[in-house]
Amino acid sequence: MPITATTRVHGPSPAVAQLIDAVERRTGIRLSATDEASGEIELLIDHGSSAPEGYTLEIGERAIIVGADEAGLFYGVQTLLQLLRQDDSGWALLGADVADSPRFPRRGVMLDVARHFFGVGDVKRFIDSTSALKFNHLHLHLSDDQGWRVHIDAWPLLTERASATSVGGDPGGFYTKADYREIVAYAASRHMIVIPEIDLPGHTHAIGVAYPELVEAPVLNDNLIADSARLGQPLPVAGETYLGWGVGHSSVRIHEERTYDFVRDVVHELAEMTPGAYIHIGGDESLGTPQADFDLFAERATAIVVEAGKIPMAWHEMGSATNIAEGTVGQYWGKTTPEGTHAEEAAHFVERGGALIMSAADVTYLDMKYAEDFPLGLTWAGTIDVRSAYEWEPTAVLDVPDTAILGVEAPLWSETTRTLGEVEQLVFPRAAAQAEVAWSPREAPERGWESFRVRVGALAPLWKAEGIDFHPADEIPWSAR
Ligand code: TNX
Repeated sequence: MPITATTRVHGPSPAVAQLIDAVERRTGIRLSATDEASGEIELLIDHGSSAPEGYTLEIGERAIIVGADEAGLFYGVQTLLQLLRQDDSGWALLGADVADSPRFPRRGVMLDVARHFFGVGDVKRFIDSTSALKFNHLHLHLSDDQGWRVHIDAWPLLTERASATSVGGDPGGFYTKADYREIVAYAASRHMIVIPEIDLPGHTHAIGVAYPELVEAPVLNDNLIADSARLGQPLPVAGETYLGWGVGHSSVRIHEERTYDFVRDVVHELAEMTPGAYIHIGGDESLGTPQADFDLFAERATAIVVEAGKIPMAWHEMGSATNIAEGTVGQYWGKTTPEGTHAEEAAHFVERGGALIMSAADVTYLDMKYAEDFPLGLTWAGTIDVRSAYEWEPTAVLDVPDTAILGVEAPLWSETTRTLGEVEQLVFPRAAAQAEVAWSPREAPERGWESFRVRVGALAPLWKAEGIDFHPADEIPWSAR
C-alpha cells in the first residue's frame, strides 16, 4: 500500500499523532489526520478483541489496526512502522495480516543513571527507542555508590552533596521531583511503567557522603582492591565522593533505627510519584553486610515497601533472607546455568508467594561487550554477541513453575557509557533480541535466529531515521532501505 502526502489516518487515540510524527521522521511525508472513517489508515480500539496489549494489523488496500487496548494499538503502530519501505516508486507499507499479543506481561529494560547520569531528555529518547520494541517497563537504577539521582524532600543533602559526580569524575546530576514526574508521564504516554530502584543495603557509599551517620566505614574486599589497582581507580574513603566502580564495600547501618526512618521516607516519597505497582530496593552484592544483618534488613525493608502500598522488587540475593515480605518479586541476574546459591535464592521469592523477572547476566546484560575488542562495556559475565543474546529460554534457567516467571528485563549498567549514544551502541541491536524473547511465542515458525537476524536487519533504516546509534554487528544482514 503506497504512502503519500494524500494518505489519511483516522482514529480515536494519541496513537494517531504518534504515527503521523513517526512517518514524517522516517519519510519526510506528513500524513493528515481525518475525522472520516474512510481514511486509508484506520486505528481502532476494540476492548477484548485480542489479549491485553495485543492487536491485529491488516495491510492491503488500506491499513487497519485494532488494539485490544491503548497499549495494543500503540504496539500495532510500532509494527506498522517496521513495515514501511522505500523503493524506486516511493514509500509503501508491506502487505500484512497479523494477530499479535505478548507472551510475557513483563518486558523490561533498565538504565543505570547512577554510575553515569542521564538527563530527562536522554531518558525520554531511551523510552522512545525501547517502547518501539514493545518493552513496557523502565527500571531506573537511581542510587549507587557513585551518586544519588532523585530529590527526596525529607533528606535534601542526598542530592545536594551526593549527586554532582559520576564514575571517573564525570559530571553527575539528579532529577527534581518535577523531572521525575515528567519521566513517569512520558513513559506512560509510550505505555511504559517506571520502576524506581534505590539500591540497599549495599551500593550505598553516596548516602554516606550526604549522611555519614547512616553508613558503615567501607569494607574492602580482595576483588575490589585488585580491580581498583588494575584499573587505576581510587579506593572508597568514608564520607568522600567515590569515583571508581568497585562493588561490595558499602552498607547502611543495620542496627540504627534512623536507617529505617530513612528507608521509610525515601520509599514513601518514591511511592507517591509512582503510579506503577513496584518499588525496587536493590539487595545485590552487599558483601560488606554480615548475613544475619542482611536478613534483618531485607525483612524490614521489604515490609516498608508493602506498608507504602507497593510490591517490593529486589535482586535475587534478597531471597537468602527467610522472611522477605510475601509477594516480593525477585530479579534473577545469575547466569543461564546458575552458580552457587543463586538458584535457591531466586526460588525463595516463589516460595514466599512472589515471582521472578529473568535478567540472566550472560545473555540479557546489555553492558557486556559484544566481543573482547568492543570499546564499551564489561566482560565479567562473558561477551554476548547478538545470537547469544537471542538464543535462550527464560523458563528453562531455574527450577520453578513457568507461571512464576513474569518476564524478562535487560539491564544497562553505565560504568563505561558516558553518553546516550554510547548506551545505544550496547543496547541496539541486543535489546531487540530480548524484546522478541519476552514478546513472541516460545515455538513459532519465525522464532529462530535465521529469521530474527533478517528481521532485525530490516530495522536499520528505521533506527537511522530515529537517530539511534546502533552497533552494526556483522552477524546481521543490515538493510540499506
Ligand atoms: C553487577 S547486576 C551489579 C552492578 C554492576 C554490574 C556491572 C547487579 C545486580 N549488580 O552493580 O553495575 O554488575 O555489569
